[in-house]
Amino acid sequence: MEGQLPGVLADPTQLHEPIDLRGTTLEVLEPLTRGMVTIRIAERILAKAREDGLIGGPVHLGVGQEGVAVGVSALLRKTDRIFGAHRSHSHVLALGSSPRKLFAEILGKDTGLSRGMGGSMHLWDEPNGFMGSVPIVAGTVPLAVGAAHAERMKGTDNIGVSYLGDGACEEGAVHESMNLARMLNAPVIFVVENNLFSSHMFIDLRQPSNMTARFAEAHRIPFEIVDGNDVLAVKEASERLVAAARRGDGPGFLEAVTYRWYGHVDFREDIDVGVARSAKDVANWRARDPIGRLARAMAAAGFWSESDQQALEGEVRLALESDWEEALGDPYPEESALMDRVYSAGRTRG
Ligand SMILES: Cc1ncc(C[n+]2csc(CCOP(=O)(O)OP(=O)(O)O)c2C)c(N)n1
Repeated sequence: MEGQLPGVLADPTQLHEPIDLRGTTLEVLEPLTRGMVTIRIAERILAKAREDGLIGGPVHLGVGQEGVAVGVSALLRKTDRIFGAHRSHSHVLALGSSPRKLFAEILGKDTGLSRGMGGSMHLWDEPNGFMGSVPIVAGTVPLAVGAAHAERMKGTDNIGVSYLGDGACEEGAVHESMNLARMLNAPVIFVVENNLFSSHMFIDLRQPSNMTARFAEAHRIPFEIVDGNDVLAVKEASERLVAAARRGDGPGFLEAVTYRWYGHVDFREDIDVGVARSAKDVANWRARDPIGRLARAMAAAGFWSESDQQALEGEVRLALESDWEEALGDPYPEESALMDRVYSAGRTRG
């Protein structure tokens, strides 16, 4: 356990080949492909709109990281309790949220997931299990533990999921949450999307090891470390962790190693909040594309031809472009709604 991530995971010159399909079927692979493609194209639309000045606030894009949310969500139910943070478009979309409502939310429209009051970083979609995201790094991690514990107290086998980053692991609240989850036996899965960066800073400059699963070991929480750009590996590891949490074994921890192609925020790929990343690293990580590696594997296995992949991407793009156009035309909330929706009259003090 001591030491660094297995070299092959953190080395961007590795793992460019098609993923191992492990005897799966097209019925399993098609929704995984569609899920990743939906997230990728939706975020590309957001990147362009931000560049064109159509979106007022910042957007934190996870292009390149789609395999994690899609692999984890394959095991989740609408009654599970899922929490994210500032980079959560993938988390809600992978749960089946409406892209139209996500777009509307980011545009501040009344038809949005949080009725236009939250924007990109305050997402909520309880009907699909998404209980919220906040930009305060690690802010929702304790909430996920509490929600998971509440499900256990109610006698359900629903679980909590807390998506967090390698940077969030530097927050004290994460370690208190993991300790408490273990002590309470809370059925929560901590999913670390280890993209090796915390805004502009590489993990080697911030931590003595690039492997965040060491924190799980410290709290006696079972963990798995996977290639986050291999959606099947993520799904299979999640299967084991989720099954254990549902049957009452307590928390689990998934470290999914991945990379974001854009900078920390918005549409530039060459800038990471002022600090340039190595263009070679970005190019190598692009070659580890979770979508491309799955598509090539499916083509090699005879499940899928290149033109099937293009047809799917075209179909998804058309639907998302129409969602975007509709969201652009949606109404903004009345200004007075701010007082009703953001502040609750019943809960004011004094
Ligand atoms: C408590 C807190 N500290 C600092 C910030 C500024 N901040 C926003 S995102 C971020 C980086 C988080 O990195 P990570 O958790 O690895 O997620 P990633 O951005 O890589 O997806 C930081 C430091 C913040 N929003 N909240």
